[in-house]
Amino acid sequence: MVNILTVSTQPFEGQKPGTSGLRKRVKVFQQENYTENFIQAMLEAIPQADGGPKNATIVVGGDGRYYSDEVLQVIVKASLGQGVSKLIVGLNGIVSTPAASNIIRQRKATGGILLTASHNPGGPDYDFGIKYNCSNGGPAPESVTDKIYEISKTIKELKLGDAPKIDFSKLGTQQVGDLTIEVIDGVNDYVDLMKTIFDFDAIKEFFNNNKDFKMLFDGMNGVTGPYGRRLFVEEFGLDDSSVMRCVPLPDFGGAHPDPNLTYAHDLVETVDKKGLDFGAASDGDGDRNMIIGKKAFVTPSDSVAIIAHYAKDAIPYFKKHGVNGLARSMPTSQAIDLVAQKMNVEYFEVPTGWKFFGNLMDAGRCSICGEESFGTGSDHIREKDGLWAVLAWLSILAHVNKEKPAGVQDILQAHYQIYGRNFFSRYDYEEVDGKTAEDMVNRLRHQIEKKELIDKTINGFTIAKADDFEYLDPIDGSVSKKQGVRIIFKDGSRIIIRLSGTGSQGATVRLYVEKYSNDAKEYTHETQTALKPLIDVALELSELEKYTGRKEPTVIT
Ligand code: VG1
Ligand code: CO
Repeated sequence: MVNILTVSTQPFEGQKPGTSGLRKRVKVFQQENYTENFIQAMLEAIPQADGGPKNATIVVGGDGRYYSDEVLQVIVKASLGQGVSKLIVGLNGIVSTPAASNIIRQRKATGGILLTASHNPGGPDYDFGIKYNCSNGGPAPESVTDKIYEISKTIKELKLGDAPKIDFSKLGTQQVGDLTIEVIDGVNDYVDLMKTIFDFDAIKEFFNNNKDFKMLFDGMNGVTGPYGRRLFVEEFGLDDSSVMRCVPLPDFGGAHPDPNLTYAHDLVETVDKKGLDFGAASDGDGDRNMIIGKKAFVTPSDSVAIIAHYAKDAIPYFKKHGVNGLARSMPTSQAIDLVAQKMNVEYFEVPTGWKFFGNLMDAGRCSICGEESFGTGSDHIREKDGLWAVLAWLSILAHVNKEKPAGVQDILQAHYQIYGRNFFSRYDYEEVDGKTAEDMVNRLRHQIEKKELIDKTINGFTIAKADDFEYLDPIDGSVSKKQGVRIIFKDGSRIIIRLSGTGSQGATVRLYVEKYSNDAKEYTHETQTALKPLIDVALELSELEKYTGRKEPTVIT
């Protein structure tokens, strides 16, 4: 028996999960009872439809970042307090986000707790994060995250099991009072799942027949390292030099584990210098991906469109199940819409954040979806999946190369020839003052309400429509408001401005621009040059520099 202790506590402000869980500085989580409060609120908020916390089976994973060890112990104590019956935990608490989604589904668990702040830096002075996933394996919807927040505002008493310190570094099952704790290897199940989706033999054959085709995978010292090594080195038989930074580190080696051209510059440089054919990276918790090739960068918006285009021909999973609908987040370019139109399947535009795809997938109406923020995935699980996207690209390369030699750039150009090109870029202005960022967005909202923007022409772009994006979930009828200011021009170009919901310090302004071209002469144009006139319009309309004092963005993707 384990005693359940009752400890009095006080609510903390701001325990409101954002786009993807609660993310704060480690120092915030280290305050007495801060983490205990949030985890108890999270367990209490487990939907009754999933069975509630009592007798629940909860999968626990994460990217192994700094402070995970301490939080694992809190999860044990809080689980005892709420009568949870089983925890399935990755070795040392490490399981990638997509792998955890899979385990929740395979084991028919009640839900999952993920200890990650994803692509945010880790270490004592940086970020920690906690998020909850439901029984479908997907991020908790707003109804659940709202409930967590409500509970966190009134919490007065903690119920914590008086458990000894649990060792998560050994595989196997242990019993603590009424709670069973099973420590598992997070890699095996995931690799097995990938084998049911992709044709591993075809990929192997492609590598064997093209010995001079060289790839490099960058694990960014995040959770995907062991998964990447297992797939590329052990399964496909590639050389050790085909993977880099594949050891998960609690502080990601001091780097920013975000796969984009700025933060994955080591990979980008190596691919460029050595003239490699294919490069890929994943983020801290393994749900994001970046795909590059020889003199080629695949925007995530193009990537998901291209995967959708080839899916039924190149990937056994879609040969078998078909492609039943496509989806993208609102700021993501409309390239995938064009593929859906050509395939004659439905397509959806949802707010930013993977949680909005889950209902569509559960209803069988979305097979492949993506976000411009380097997130790509399918209904094989309910999270975006970095390595899945890399395997999808390798499958496409293997498929296309059966006909004639083609690299990443050839695949891009062939796609533009069919569909035209959606030039897309995102500008991030990090750690700006929260109040002025709000003021800037509110000014635009006000102009939209007063219909002041319609028919205005700037730099030759005439505004056709402007709104603050609102989403009506077609499955459960829930409405999500104020999801981003959207300005659409007569030629189909778009500007979107929204504030990030994953930052931990100040506000991050995200500015997205998209311009379509079906003039073949433009398909090889450089993105920033092609978008410059539209970016100028965005800066003028938003008065971004006046509000934030920033002349340049922190990151351009
Ligand atoms: C960002 C991205 C969003 C993504 C989210 C979580 O959110 O824009 O597309 O779903 O991060 O990704 P925001 O609110 O900061 O724009 V991850 O890899 O952190 O789970
Ligand atoms: Co992530």
